[in-house]
Amino acid sequence: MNEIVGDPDGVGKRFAVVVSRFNELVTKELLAGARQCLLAHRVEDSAIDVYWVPGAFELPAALARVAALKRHDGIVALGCVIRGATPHFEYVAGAATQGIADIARTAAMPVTFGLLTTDTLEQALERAGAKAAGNKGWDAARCALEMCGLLRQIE
Ligand code: INI
Repeated sequence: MNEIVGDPDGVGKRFAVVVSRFNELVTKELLAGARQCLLAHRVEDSAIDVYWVPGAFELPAALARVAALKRHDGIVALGCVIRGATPHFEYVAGAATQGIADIARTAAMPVTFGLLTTDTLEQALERAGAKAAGNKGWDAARCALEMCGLLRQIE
């Protein structure tokens, strides 16, 4: 049996983080987590490009263009959609999720999913580092690093 697991080492690699400003209280914590993770895996701070978009709905369009540049080894998508009282949540969360998934399947580099979809702000903050639930930005960056390593080994 041959088991192949991606090496998450970030030395010499360049990453893009595409992050939405809507619910910035949460998304800035996701970004901080993603940055910490990339630095902890030896990515240079100057090799991290951060692109801000207005809301989660805009993530797929920006991701597609950043991916087309082929300037990065991996891309991390970060955002936060909170349910609130209207059906708007379903449309924004659904469109963003589907759009990110489409790009992740077709891009030449790994594109990982750090979009929080929660019922409340409290739940979102918990998943952005406030409690033991960890930081989903950190997790998405770690997945991008590992997938970079894996894709290199597959190729
Ligand atoms: N965008 C978010 O990122 N999170 C939300 O919770 C949200 N809600 O609830 O409306 C949201 N809406 C804005 C949307 O992403 C677009 O920016 C806007 O519709 C313009 O296209």
